[in-house]
Amino acid sequence: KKLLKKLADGKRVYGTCITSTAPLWIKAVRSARLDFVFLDTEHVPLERMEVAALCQLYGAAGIAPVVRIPSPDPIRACQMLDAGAEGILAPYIENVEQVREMVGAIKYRPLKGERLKQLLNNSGSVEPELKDYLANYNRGNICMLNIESVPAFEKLDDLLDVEGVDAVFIGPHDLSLSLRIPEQYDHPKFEEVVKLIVHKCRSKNKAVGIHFSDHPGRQTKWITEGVNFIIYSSDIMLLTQKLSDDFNIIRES
Ligand code: 3PY
Repeated sequence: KKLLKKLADGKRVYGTCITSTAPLWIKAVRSARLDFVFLDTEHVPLERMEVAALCQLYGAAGIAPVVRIPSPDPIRACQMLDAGAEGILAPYIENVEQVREMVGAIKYRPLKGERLKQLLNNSGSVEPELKDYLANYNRGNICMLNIESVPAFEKLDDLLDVEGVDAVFIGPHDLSLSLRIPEQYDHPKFEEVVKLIVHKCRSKNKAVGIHFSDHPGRQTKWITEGVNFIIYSSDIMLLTQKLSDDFNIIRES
């Protein structure tokens, strides 16, 4: 499991969103020399068995599968880790309790839910004598928080300070909606908030990513601010763009 090590070393990692269950898409991912694939079960109708097949395929090729679960549900996170996910992205994160539950599921299996809570002290840490055993069990799994609302932004320090959080993924669409400036990604308010999130994450030694699809320039701009978990576009978005652009040229001839 190399992805977490790269992130812990402050390196950049690159990936795209794969929505297709067809194994041949690995060719495209390989040729782009990507570190990970992002499998989204929040918005894409991928079933559990399909995710498992994709995790096995990409994992065996040394391309880390990172799965977004549909809600911050610890059981779902464990299921995806069992399927072969190397990282879990949890959406709808807005409070410390949710983050503790996610860390519990991602870092400290096989104990979860109530059984895990019994081991946590008031600061959300696992009892020291069990900590090494449990942490070793899942060393290398990535716990990533989707930060995409004003309440999450306002509590960011507390959320990041929960032990075991590795990375943050900024959801630009939902964040812009929450800021009441839908999809205005060049709006000064949007830029100010994203900058603050990026700087805060990097100053606390957490990886941070943001997803854009329309133009690589949006990624490079945020990389200069410190974004190092680069999720660019998706199989379907790239095909859609390229196909329509090329056919526009062909039709004009
Ligand atoms: C958002 O833009 O809100 C996302 O979560 C990206 O997938």
